[in-house]
Amino acid sequence: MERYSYAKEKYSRLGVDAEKAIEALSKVKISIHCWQGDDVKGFECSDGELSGGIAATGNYPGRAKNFEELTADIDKLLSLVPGKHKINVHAIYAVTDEPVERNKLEPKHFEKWVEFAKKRGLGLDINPTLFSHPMASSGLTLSSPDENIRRFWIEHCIAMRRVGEYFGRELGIPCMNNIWIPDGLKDVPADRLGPRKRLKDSLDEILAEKIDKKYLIDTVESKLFGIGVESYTVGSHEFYMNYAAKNDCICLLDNGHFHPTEIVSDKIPSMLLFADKIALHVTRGVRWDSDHVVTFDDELKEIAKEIVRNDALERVMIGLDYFDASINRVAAWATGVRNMQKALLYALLMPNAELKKLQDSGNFSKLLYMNEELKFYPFADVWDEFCKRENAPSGDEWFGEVEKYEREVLSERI
Ligand code: RNT
Ligand code: ZN
Repeated sequence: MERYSYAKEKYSRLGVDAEKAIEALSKVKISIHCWQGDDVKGFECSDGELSGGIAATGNYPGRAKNFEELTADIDKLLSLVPGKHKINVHAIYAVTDEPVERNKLEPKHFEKWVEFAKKRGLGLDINPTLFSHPMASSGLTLSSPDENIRRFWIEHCIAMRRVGEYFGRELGIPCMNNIWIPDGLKDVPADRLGPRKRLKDSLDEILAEKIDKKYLIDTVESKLFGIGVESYTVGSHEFYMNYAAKNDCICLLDNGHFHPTEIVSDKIPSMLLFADKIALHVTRGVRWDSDHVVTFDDELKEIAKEIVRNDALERVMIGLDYFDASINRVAAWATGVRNMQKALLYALLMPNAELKKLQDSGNFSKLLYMNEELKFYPFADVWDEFCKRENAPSGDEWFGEVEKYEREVLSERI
């Protein structure tokens, strides 16, 4: 018997419809971060240093150095992943003839991205870039006590919201604008309240302009600590969770931004009870916020389960955020996107209503038994079928494509 028919039949005995799972997965758009392709360097100045407490380590050859190379790599990536997605762009990926200061960026500097996305039927997301810049060298941006610095970054964030609105309007798919700031202190602060008060005032100003949500969705991303700013992070989780609840914007949870024993999967249902939407940066922390490639690990599966079984595929905006410069970057990208989708499929193929009943009736032995048995269900055959229907290569095929691309394109780059 064909493997998919066998799998479908096996799942149907549990009351799970594999066809419905495939259909649901085909509608999910992942926000694919453009910055895996060039180690978060951007186009402002290609030998610029990454700052802000984050680091891309490794020097694998073939890094994209301009818009043409980056979009060629994205095209390759898109041919390796099933489905239609969004590309997540940072301000530093503006395509300009002359250098343009970040507080002076305009929609026209992102025209090429819109053209790229339109041709391929993709959505676009945006992020102001508040790092890798002389005005961020003190480690403080929107919370800076220096009014000049704070003003510069407020203007930058306002400018990028307008770029986001432009993306949403042009593409007919709402654009997510995510504000993450690196602000923090290396050592014990004398004042934890002041910087947070200034951050709050800055955000109020940035978000003051009302922009239609059908074009732009504002999110704010919290963090626990960064390299060199270990003792105090201005934009903590409590700060942003409260800010988002009181001011019409959305919390973004990056699962690399919490204590290693604190898990984002468990936060999702709590947040969903109080917010219309939430956003994620799915990554893999190894000891710290190390932004390793997303693998098919237990926490990824738990995150996917919380989205699927709470019927929140349309309320949780799933984005990826990692940057590995030590391996082939297209392979790193494809691995993470495919794993995110696999985890969602894994969750879609669970008899979620039945499992809830087992919990509510106190049948924890059977619940444990079912959870373990499901791990050996023929989920991979449904995944292969999904890839086939979406004209994407199977697990056996895609890496060969990457090797060919490396031989023919990436290895030619200086
Ligand atoms: C940093 C944040 C942030 C960045 C990107 C490049 O710790 O996770 O989201 O990784 O904006
Ligand atoms: Zn992030």
